[in-house]
Amino acid sequence: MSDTFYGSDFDALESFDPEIAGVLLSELGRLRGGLQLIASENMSSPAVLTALGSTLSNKYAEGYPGRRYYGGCAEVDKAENLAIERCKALFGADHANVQPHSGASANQAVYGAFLQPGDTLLAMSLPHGGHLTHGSKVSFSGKWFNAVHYGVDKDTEDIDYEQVERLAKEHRPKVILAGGSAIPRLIDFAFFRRVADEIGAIFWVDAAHFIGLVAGQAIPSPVPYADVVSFTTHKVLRGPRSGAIVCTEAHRAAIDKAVFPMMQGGPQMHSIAAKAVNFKECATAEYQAYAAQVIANAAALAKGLGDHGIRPTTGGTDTHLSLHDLQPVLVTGVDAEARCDAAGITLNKNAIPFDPQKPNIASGIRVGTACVTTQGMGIAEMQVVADLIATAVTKGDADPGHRVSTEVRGQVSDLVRRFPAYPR
Ligand code: DSN
Repeated sequence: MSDTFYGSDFDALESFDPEIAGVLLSELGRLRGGLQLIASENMSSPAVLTALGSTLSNKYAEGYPGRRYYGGCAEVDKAENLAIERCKALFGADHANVQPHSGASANQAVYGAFLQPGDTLLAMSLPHGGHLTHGSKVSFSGKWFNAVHYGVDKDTEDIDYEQVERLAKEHRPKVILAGGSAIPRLIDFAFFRRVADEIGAIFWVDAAHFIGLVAGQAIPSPVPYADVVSFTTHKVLRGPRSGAIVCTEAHRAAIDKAVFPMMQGGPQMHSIAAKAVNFKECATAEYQAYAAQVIANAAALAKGLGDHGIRPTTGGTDTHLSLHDLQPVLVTGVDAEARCDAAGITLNKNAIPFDPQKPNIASGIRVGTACVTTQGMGIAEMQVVADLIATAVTKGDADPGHRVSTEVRGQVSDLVRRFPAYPR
């Protein structure tokens, strides 16, 4: 340990602002005390968190390395160059822009680069597993662009590829988008590339959910197929809460101009440094083992829940997440989420394809295995987790004082004590 000051000083925070220090501590307690199964969350490393909590947060650096609108950028230029080079190497990409503040910001920049207001986009519908920023009417993307949506096939519950091709030929969108937030199966990128080429469209992949599995070489990469790939850096990838874009050389200038100055101002240099740390972590053998384990765990959890009648849509998963239909056990998504919460299990209600319920009730739950895998759990633990979820959902209650909630919470506590989050 060095006595040099890097930026973070919990003692100083605690003495000045015990209320916020208390929130930090109780959130750590929440992470350590329960099961974290939100498919879009993870636990980034102390090295990533250290870069995030650093003095790089202070620096204005509008522009790009070597081309800034502020003085004093030599040090942050080093951080951004490292992040860019590591990101390009990790994904074999021609170009990387590491400035997007989030996944939604990255997606805004892709719209800015390729579409004019009123232009047509073809994307997956939100109720079938897409994302708000993929043309939902309540998002800028649905208000400013003409979004046409494909969904999943009623029988397979996987992407309806025939519909994608039919809608592409009928509407001739400028951009075709693949990806979403509740897609358990691998996406056929070669198929999308062929359809995009046939109509002269840009092929964009929003890889936010699964990019960590690509980084760990556990699933095929969209990078060789897509014109542009946007992603968040905090889901399976396990970096800071942020975003990034990779693209082909042909689109480098359009993407860079769309991120800055079109959509964003000053980049968050602390976050960019943290992304650089994360990309270095992703290039290790340990990370590859983690990515493979995330998938093995997700498959085991999906099967375990299915064995309890909590049906996995598409019959299972190829990725880090599974989506489950609760109709066979006669429980709604909102009730399942509340019952799990009371039992120390954090997950989210989720619409399933062709859901008869409104989105705020939902007939499903979505579970992901990034956090529990980061904590070191394996397939044997996933069977236990499936049993605990099933008990909470089918026999539990939203009241934490209920007998079943208390019992399951005790078993959750025993399990996570063996696999502590952020062990000292
Ligand atoms: N909100 C994220 C998710 O949970 O999938 C996507 O932005």
